[in-house]
Amino acid sequence: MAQKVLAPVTRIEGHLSIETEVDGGKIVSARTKGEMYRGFENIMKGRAPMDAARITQRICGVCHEVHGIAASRALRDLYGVEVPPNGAMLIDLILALHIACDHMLHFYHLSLPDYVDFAALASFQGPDPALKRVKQWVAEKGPALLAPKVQGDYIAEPATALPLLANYIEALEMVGLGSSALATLGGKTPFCHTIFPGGVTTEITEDKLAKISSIADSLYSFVVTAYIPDVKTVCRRYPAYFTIGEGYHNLLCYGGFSSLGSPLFEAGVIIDGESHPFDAGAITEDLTSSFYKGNGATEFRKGLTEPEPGKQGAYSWIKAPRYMGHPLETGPLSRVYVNAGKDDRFLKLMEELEQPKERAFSTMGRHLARAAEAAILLEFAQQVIGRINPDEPTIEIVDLGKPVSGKGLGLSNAGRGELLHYVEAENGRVTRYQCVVPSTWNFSPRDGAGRPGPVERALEGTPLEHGDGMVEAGRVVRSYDPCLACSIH
Ligand code: NFE
Ligand code: MG
Repeated sequence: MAQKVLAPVTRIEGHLSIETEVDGGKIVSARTKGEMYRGFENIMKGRAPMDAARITQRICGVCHEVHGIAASRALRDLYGVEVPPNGAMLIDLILALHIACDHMLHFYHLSLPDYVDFAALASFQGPDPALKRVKQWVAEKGPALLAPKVQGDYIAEPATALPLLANYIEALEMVGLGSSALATLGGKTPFCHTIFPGGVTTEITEDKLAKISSIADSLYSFVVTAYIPDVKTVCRRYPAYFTIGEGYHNLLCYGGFSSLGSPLFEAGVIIDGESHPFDAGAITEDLTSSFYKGNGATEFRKGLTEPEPGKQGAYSWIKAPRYMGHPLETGPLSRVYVNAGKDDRFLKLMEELEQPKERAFSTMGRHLARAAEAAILLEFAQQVIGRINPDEPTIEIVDLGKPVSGKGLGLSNAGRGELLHYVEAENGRVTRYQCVVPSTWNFSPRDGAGRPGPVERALEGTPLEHGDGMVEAGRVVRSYDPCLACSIH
């Protein structure tokens, strides 16, 4: 059996390597390795609780709003504060706009290079000014800039590749536009500084709402006319990826976006295809294969975070979250699949592509679910904008300097799945801080029972047909939108 190490697999944010065993041209076993330590949970010890909202937000520059929001939710629980309706709506609006833009960034800028040979640009003769500019720029810098970096079966014919490249450029504009809405709501972006445990300090005016609504319209129109059709183009071109990257049929959704009354996403868990109600108390983290002191599984509230580099039997700095002992996948697929009874547009897209529902658990299923979720979130954003009342308060003020003691749990959502922050404090100082992060679930290593993490499992069976297999393995891994900076935090 041949051993292969594929690294780095992430295009941004951290150091993920994949160690595989290959037999008969297929991966038979894989290990996902988070290769660095950061220690945000330990950094928080002894600090004022409010620091969590600002410090943990810096865990990641890609999902740059989500940790601040999850931390604020944990602090809200710790301080026992009620957020006024406007505040809850503004936080949901920030999160919805951020996640929708994060999905575009993931598909166009982090995933398309796995499928499209952008060197097709050399043959471009048309009038599109953006493509002309890029062609000129590439001519000056050298054509190697656009050539695929690993061997693979890319879309190379200009008739298909060039429209995708044009939308890659347009998506940069869209993410920028989304950022300007986030800056309006958050004071700046990345890392908005208007969110507090009691709500949002942003002054809301009709002008601002009109501007944000117009941006949400532009983003929605791009999702419907470009993003979803482009994902379908890639799906039709690579139908085998509806069976590659299957993984467990286990999904985790905390629910969320509840500021309008009933939640946009209901909470739910699927294990081996069976639905279960969600209970945070069933979450553990297993340290058997992770470079931290301790072994086996512990309830997440009691998690240990003391590093032990070189620990016997360990191979990753990522911990292994489990739910009732099971490895669960989390992400847009988990949210839209668990909620397919409320909004079936993801399943409709599967039908349009003539794919049975079970193939949702696949590389292409994840891309399609992400695009469907972008549309769902932007429709929700418009509903929220219509309900915010500029004459009502956006925040309940709480004395953040008081010597608070207690515990706080923040369940939240991020682009890559479900996010949990947990804080314990005594006399106004943090005594314990725990984050259980989407990419920690997805990229977890083996647990004490020897069960592979979700991505490790999804890689099993992947046929490696080009070069060193980086293109095929990379497609499976990137369907989860990996962020190693988050996963190890
Ligand atoms: Ni750094 Fe993050 C998101 C969080 S990933 S990207 O989305 O939380 O696990
Ligand atoms: Mg953690």
